[in-house]
Amino acid sequence: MLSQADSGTPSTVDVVIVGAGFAGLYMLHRMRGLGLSAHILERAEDVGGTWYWNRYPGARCDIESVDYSYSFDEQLTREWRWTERYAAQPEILSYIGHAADRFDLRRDITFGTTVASAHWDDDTATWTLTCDTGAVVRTTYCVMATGCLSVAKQPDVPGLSEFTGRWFHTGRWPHEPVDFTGRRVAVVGTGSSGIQAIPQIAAAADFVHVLQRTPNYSMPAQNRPLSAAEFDAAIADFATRRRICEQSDAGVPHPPPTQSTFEVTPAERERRFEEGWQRGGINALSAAFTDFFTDEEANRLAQDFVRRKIHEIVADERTADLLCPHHHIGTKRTCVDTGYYATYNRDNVELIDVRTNPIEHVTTTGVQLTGRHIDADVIVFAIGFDAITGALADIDIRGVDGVELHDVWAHGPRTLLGLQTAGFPNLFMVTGPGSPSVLSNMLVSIEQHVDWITDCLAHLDAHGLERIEATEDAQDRWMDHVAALAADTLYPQATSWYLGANIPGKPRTFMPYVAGCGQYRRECEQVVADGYAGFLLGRPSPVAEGSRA
Ligand code: FAD
Ligand code: N01
Repeated sequence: MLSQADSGTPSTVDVVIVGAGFAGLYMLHRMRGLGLSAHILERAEDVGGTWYWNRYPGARCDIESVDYSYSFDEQLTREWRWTERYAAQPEILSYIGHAADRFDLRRDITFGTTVASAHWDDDTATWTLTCDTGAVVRTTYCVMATGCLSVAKQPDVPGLSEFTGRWFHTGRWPHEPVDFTGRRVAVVGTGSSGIQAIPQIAAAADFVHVLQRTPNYSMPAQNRPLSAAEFDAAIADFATRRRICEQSDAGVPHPPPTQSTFEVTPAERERRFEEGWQRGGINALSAAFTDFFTDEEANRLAQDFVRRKIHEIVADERTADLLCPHHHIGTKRTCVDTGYYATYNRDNVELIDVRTNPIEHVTTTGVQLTGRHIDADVIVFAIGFDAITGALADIDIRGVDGVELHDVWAHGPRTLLGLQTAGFPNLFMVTGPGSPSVLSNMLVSIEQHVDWITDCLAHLDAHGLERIEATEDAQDRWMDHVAALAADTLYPQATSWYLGANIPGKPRTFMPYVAGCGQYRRECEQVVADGYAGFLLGRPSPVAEGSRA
């Protein structure tokens, strides 16, 4: 079914997809393959999602580009050549644009449109989506490909509106380049975004004050150009490489560790950590031993290694001390940098601890801390996102009997497999809470979810069905399972955005599934093998569970 509402936006369509990042674009491609009419609604003016919004200097991926790519089309893999081990934002955005053009996706996307609400009508078994532009679209299936890191956390420092300089959020960076030449810059935040941006800003600016509340562990990227020979070798048997990623924990093609930290001598442990540091990348240390995420003492030995590295790199003892993190390494997203720690050896960079000297307010000319004023022409907020649930919470989503997702998730998100929530039939999430999502190479997780949803819709069609909904029981069991897995690790001990701890008032629940992509994939496959066990399938009202439908 397809009819037009305004220029280009259909008023009725089989599948509405919200979001035109990696997930939404692949979803659209697969829906067309099923012969369904599908349309994307996207807030931005173009495709790209994360890579459309995060244009700050230094932005690049932390999963090797060869793996941080689509795998579904062999020709696409062969015709695109990544130029660096970790591509920078412009190259990733070009890649996404290339994929959109290659599969002629843009003709089914409405840009500049924010979905404000999505309401289910049980009588007609349809979703009605309302947009800020006034567009209203009715659909049988709604796929939220809204992203885990797409809602920038707004700076709430008093006085910001009085500031006479310019300020930016890394996650909403302007399209035109920002010239830092001759500028005094204050950077707030030292997570992955800040750690990537600070070296680049420092190289251009007159002076940079880094306002750090909590230090983070950062691994050297050891980024380098990717030669044609290296690239060709990596994609020679790309299908096999990807199958290895899919069965791994983190969605990357590296062999899993086989030994615990304590099975080797201290000298051998140091050698392996050093080898990882020289190889670089997000799993530089975590890939060394099996107990990295589960044993406090094993984890502390890896922490100590990084703290020693920081002291080796950073000349000023007090600055090095301030840069040393003390939480369990890996329990907040490990950062990956190019020259971050060495940047503090520059004469034009000063690190300020805003935990002991808090930010009080912004003045017309800078930032007032408790004990001192920082003069600034530019303030860069690298303060992160309302992660995982933020984009869904921004939409007024109502399911059966008008129940609001907001209320159902009041104490933390509840899903079955991170794909659906009970009471919200035919509504799917891509990389939703309760799936590996942000703990994995997102491209592997995105493709898996999109493929699962596609197979599910094909199954419904083949059986003359057009309704699917998670059951409360199965959802409760899944949530207990996700929580129990996390409780066996060190993850929940950190005040991380994985837990929602970076957003005041957000319920604290450890949201991702920690047992890895391979295990998760097997769980999803088992559900299908058991006839969609845990889901009610119907025509269009629910009639029975799983294959008994
Ligand atoms: P997004 O790319 O976030 O796309 C979601 C889209 O939905 C956005 O365009 C948004 O505008 C749109 N949207 C949301 N709500 C609405 C609404 N209500 N109405 C209309 N449109 C809406 N992951 C990795 O695995 N490896 C990496 O190296 C990596 N690097 C990253 C670097 C940065 C700077 C950031 C911020 C994240 C990074 N990530 C990385 C995570 C990254 O978010 C994912 O890899 C991936 O890009 C997510 O794709 P997506 O399509 O699921 O979501
Ligand atoms: O955000 P963050 P991010 N006053 O939440 C500080 C992905 N990503 O944008 O820890 C002062 O990690 C906050 O301090 P604290 C990746 O998944 C990947 O950097 O709350 N400071 C912290 O230091 C990543 O994890 C890449 O004490 C305030 C920082 O701001 C995720 O996106 C690159 C503050 C926020 O760190 C988010 O990363 C970029 C306040 N009011 C992003 N509020 C790659 O490398 C917050 N902070 C691939």
